[in-house]
Amino acid sequence: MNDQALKTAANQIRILSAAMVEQAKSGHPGGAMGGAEFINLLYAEYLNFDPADPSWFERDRFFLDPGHMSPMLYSTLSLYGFYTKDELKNFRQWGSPTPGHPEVDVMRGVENTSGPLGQGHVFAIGSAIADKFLQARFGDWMAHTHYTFISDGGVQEEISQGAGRLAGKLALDNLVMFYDSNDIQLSTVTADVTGEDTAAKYKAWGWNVLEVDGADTAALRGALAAANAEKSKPTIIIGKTIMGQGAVTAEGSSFEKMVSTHGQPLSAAGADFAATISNLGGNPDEPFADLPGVADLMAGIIEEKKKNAAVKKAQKAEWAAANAADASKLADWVVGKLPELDFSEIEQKGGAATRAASATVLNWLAGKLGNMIVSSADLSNSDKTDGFLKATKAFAPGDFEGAFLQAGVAELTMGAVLTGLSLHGGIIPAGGTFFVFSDYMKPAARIAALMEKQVIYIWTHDAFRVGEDGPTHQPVEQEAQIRLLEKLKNHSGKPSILALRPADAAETTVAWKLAIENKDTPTALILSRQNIADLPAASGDRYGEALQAAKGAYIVEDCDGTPDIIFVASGSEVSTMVGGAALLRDKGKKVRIVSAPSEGLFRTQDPSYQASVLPAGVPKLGFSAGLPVTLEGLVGADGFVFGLDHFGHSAPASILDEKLGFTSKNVLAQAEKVLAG
Ligand SMILES: Cc1ncc(C[n+]2csc(CCOP(=O)(O)OP(=O)(O)O)c2C)c(N)n1
Ligand SMILES: [Mg+2]
Repeated sequence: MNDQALKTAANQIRILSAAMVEQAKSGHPGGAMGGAEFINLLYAEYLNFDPADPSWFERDRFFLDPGHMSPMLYSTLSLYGFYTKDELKNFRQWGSPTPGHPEVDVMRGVENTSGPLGQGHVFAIGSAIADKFLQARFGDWMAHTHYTFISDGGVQEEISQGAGRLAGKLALDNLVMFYDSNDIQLSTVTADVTGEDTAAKYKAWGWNVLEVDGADTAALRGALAAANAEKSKPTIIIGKTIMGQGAVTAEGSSFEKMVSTHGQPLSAAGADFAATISNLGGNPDEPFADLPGVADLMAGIIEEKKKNAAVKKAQKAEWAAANAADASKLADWVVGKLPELDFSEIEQKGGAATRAASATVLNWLAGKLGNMIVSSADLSNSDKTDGFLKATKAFAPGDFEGAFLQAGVAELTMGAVLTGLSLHGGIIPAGGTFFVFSDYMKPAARIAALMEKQVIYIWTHDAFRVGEDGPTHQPVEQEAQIRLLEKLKNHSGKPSILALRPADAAETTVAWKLAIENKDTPTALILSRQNIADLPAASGDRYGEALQAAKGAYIVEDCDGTPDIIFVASGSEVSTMVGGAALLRDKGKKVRIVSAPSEGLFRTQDPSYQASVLPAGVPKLGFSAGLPVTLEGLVGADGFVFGLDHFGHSAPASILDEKLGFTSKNVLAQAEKVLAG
């Protein structure tokens, strides 16, 4: 392509980016202006997509890591018709499709939400893995490239360590990362905080490392060609770019490489906006206008993109005609259509730990769902994701025939990889670790929740009954934290996450059913380390009764007439309360027991159902191995929640039960206190 014309288009991106921020009176122009050369070339010459069909499944993906560079992304996408000039002018305004940091919107070419630095490039790794996994099943005709753009902030974020290790180890040659190395970050120049040899670091992880002048079109083209030719490693292109490239003062002197242009309009940073627009070949009176020649250039590129996509789509059609069964399977996976799944056929062992019950379900799912990928952060034999692993094998360098990702000890990385698998599409991702380490994953869960992606978290060892490992390993406040995300509504008005803490093996089967069927949000499964007695089932069909868990909370055991007291709990505490209820019944009291695996789900039920399970005015007792607040919303003003309001202790679990009061005897004592008023 004509480099002069490309240069003009890159300047167009710079001008639009600077103008958007100036118009909004807030935003980040400097980085966007520096990265313009690369993103322009990538979109013009390398990124395979169909401007007329943005969700084309076999498109190349572009994942932006530094969300603050959104003006660069929106400006680039506007050249391809995804945004109008008015939408650019409404940058950062209420109701606009151009929020301050990008929010996933595939139909407008935005593959991911970004803002918390570091996660975006890991989504690309998840996406690249999804692509390899699908290729291993359907053929390499569908191969596509996963590009990501990272900045100094993302490289410094700890998550890049797990990501770099994993992508290198798995030899993801379909991953190309551009590092916008402009030596400037938010508060300082990068040299003030880092002296690392980034190239050596990525080389050590097994990456193909290329270093180029990030403002030189020909050099960048060469690097992209080399990256695409690399067939055994992921590639990082370290591009030396120029913060605020083209920015000048009123006198015309350079205002490039300034920390001040990171996060404010150029005019506020000390540059002159009008002079900068002129310097870049634009008209300061009409900064949103097209530069000469750009529209023609883009028209040609867009036609070319459509033609290339049509060729690929024809190849797919040919494959589909010759492989009808596979084609129909792939089509189902892409739209998230599940095969017939009769969860009632799963045979659970009585009295199992819910992590073990989860393993039973996972083993069954491995035989039913060809598109499920399960991961663990080096705890597969403890979090019992090995139930799935036993039916498949782990990914190995260049080998994606299996369906299990040993993520290594890197919970946040794993979390973001799971999100990336989901963003790619066609995959049902799940990943496990200890519940206490959900703290290390929560940033990924939050962004997955914001993006409304299906990701399943398997969090085991859910309470102090971890025992001897002590307070570092005993979750107390973690359930309350996850339940806060249940209270937080997503943009579609639903609880942003579904958090289920099943009470026994049968409820665990039901929880998995809900997780697999929930395509709208992430699901967290909070599971016990220790064995739990099966809950009573008056009908004799415990699984049938546990299906009511789909309502978030339900009556496990009732009494005749109005109860004297209602017991409510989730997880293993329900069975503790069953024991306590027997003691209270011996004293002539009428007790109802409610299992509440998810308050968030319960609150979406009809108010009359909610009132039928937990009627106002009846005394209630909650038992929680977590903070009392976990159940206070359900118990309300009519009772009391017995929970932990302190860290746990190292001792055998049975001793902790006694010492901390998680016994039938204490359930009785607490109930009598509530009844005494
Ligand atoms: C997890 C996280 N921490 C902090 C921030 C705030 N922040 C935004 S950009 C930035 C650093 C920017 O440096 P760089 O990535 O090099 O971008 P540039 O200044 O070159 O545009 C920081 C600290 C963030 N967005 N995410
Ligand atoms: Mg920087």
